[in-house]
Amino acid sequence: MVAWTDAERKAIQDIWGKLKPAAGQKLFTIARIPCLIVYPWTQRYFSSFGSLSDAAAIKSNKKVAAHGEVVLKGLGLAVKNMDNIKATYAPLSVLHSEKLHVDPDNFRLLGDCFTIVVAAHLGRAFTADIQAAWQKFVAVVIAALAKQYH
Ligand code: HNI
Repeated sequence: MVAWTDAERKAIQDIWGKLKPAAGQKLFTIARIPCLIVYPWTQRYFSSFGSLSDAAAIKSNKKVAAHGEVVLKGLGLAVKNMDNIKATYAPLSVLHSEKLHVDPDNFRLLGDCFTIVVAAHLGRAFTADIQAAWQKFVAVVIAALAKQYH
């Protein structure tokens, strides 16, 4: 089980609180967008989403936007279950591994996109100690998502 200090717990809840659901949804859509733009090979997992031919197509793709909300809800599950992320994410890990066949290295790339979006959104409030808590949270989420891979 992951040990969280009170300061880490507060930092993650504060960050989440600042990413209000509506803004959060847009923010994480934005996170998903750079992931598809900056790391174009990730587009291969979204062939059913329609045109991802260039940045403009990705930014205007309604399925990408809707998926941002889906991923946001997934992250919200981890925020609500910080003491049990591995078990909470077990079904999601099986889905990404056995049905979606997502290369787990891509989790790290999307995690980096989230961190850049959060930093841009929080600005000066994203201090080094807040970032340390956020990076630990992302690392735990990524480890939990990769846990069911064999
Ligand atoms: Ni991911 C579906 C959460 C990383 C490709 N993904 C989901 C769902 C959640 C989710 C929640 C919906 C599950 C369901 O329908 O029951 N994904 C997350 C989280 C991360 C993540 C929290 C990382 C922090 N997913 C990735 C990455 C890729 C990815 C890095 C590929 C590069 N995910 C998918 C695909 C789907 C998906 C593909 C199915 C989309 C669809 O609707 O067809």
